[in-house]
Amino acid sequence: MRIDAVELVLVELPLVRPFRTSHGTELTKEAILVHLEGPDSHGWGECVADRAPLYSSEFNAATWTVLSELFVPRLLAAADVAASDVARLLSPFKGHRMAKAALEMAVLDAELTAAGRSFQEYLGGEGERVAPGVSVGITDTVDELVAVVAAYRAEGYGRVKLKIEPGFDLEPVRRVRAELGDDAMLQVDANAAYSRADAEHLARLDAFGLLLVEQPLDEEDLLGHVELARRLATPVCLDESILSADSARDAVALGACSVVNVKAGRVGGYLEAKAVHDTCVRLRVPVWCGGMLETGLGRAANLALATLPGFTLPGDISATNRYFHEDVTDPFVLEGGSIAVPRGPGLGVEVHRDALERFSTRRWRARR
Ligand code: OSB
Ligand code: MG
Repeated sequence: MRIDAVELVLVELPLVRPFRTSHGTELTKEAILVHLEGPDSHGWGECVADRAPLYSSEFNAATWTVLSELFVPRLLAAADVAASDVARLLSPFKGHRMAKAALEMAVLDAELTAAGRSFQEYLGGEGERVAPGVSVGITDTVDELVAVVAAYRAEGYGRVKLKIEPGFDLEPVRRVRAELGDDAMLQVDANAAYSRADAEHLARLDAFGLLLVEQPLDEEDLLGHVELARRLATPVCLDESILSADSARDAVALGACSVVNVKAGRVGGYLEAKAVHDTCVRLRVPVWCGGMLETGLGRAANLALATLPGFTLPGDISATNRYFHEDVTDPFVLEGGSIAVPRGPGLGVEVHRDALERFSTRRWRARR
């Protein structure tokens, strides 16, 4: 399609409760949304970068610059752009995968909307509903954590993920396991908060029958994960370390992980996310769809992605009310333990212009 105009909108949405990880506490979700206009279609993309470079090196102020000064002009200069061209067009630029992913997502939404096809159909997913998990932040007390988990459980979440960090790990996990019972799906995410010297301590998590431990060590410490995976009975899953289908292949070949968290933004887009999935299916490694507290736009795309056959574990794709009182799209609702996958053309969701207006804090627009 020909791209006539691109708009960037920085939004800030209040979270229903603070989200604390080993990196710190978020009170609001800040995201760059990309709106792209063509002659007979338009599309939305969402960038999963945060305010600060804590989860990864990307962060919104830098992403805004790289999008507005380099990536968007490059796309506007191309005569005709298909979603499958975006990665190649932007490949001279190193890194900035989240920014690239947001543009590719917007092109894909526009292209599929014009063709009357859904994200799910395009990606090759099947099924009308997804049974999600919930990612639970670190709390001030373990009693509070147990209460929060029990409430999510009562709402119908079939899998719980606890954020852990040194000083908030064995005891919270022990108490939540006791609350949920032995059969409940429970996993933990350290967001790289531990070091190789913590192997013996982390091995004590084996007592709790966890589905997996996610990203215990630094994102660059693949060999550390290999050693840890040998030591633990609990499967090691990588999030931050996996930047592409090739890096997933290599991490698995090394024995650094036996499960992979797929986040489209982290790997440069939904096309590469599908490639990560395909690689893992070939290697018989289970995958699940990670989350970055996305607005309804990213959530719509993640729901479609999570219906691919290799996504055999529940993802971090909770209902809208777990994150926001109000979103830029209609809310996604948990009913009977699952969420409906959008079926309409493109992402299958509408952006509410009034909500967008109220949540936006910065805008930029360019025409071809
Ligand atoms: O590590 O999976 C992570 C949120 C922001 C950044 C990193 C992570 C997360 C989550 C939340 O765990 C997942 C979600 O519900 O969106
Ligand atoms: Mg994670």
